[in-house]
Amino acid sequence: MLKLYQFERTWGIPNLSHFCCKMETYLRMAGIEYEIKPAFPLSAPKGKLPYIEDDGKILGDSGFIILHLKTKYKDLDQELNAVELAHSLAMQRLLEEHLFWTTMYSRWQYTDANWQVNKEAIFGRMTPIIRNIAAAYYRRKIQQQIHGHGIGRHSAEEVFALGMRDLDALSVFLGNKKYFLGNQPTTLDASAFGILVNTLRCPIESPLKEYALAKNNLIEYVDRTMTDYYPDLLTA
Ligand SMILES: N[C@@H](CCC(=O)N[C@@H](CS)C(=O)NCC(=O)O)C(=O)O
Repeated sequence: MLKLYQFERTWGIPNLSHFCCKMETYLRMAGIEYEIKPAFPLSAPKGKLPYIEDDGKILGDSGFIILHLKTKYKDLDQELNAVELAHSLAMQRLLEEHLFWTTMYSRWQYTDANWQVNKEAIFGRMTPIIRNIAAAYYRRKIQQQIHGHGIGRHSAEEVFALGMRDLDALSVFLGNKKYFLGNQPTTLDASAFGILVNTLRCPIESPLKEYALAKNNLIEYVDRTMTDYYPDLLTA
């Protein structure tokens, strides 16, 4: 069976990693069987989670993994036309290459309270000495990535204003549809759910989260997807 390597579950959401959550959501939406293997980025082929092992083949990066799944198992986008595919790609880029970074800023850089919550969730299971060394190493590394991306060079107010514009666009694009491109889930939904659930249903506080929580259609979308695809994670 396909093995999905990702962070341990926490916070009552599928995964604190946006991309691990995207990956698992694609698998569930496509009805592909898998087993979860808890992992850390150090063991990943490209140094980032998620990655998979399928028939002895190891593959990193959610985008490349989904290409593999589309060929071998099921293509969630097979009914989309060329314009819808173009919109799907553009929206995934907005989610994964822009909005994602504003949420990373919230976790790794914005306030000490958020950092403590993030640190506990990722490193809390390690022994105290290893935990502090690993957390300090990764915090520095991720802050360098945030700076390298460019978003980390702005003030907090500017970062969140940028993320809010993404949320506006997503909310308008979704409108009152069930999924982003109609009645059936597509790859864009796996991506959107992964990033949105990590924006508005995780214990990381920021003006961005507050703004997202005022978008009723985004909240309903996230909660509906959670109910439809992760009933096992919902408490009674
Ligand atoms: N483009 C990658 C992004 C994956 C990614 O950013 N993973 C993060 C967790 S959300 C990670 O493992 N970061 C560790 C690091 O950068 O060292 C994908 O689509 O899978």
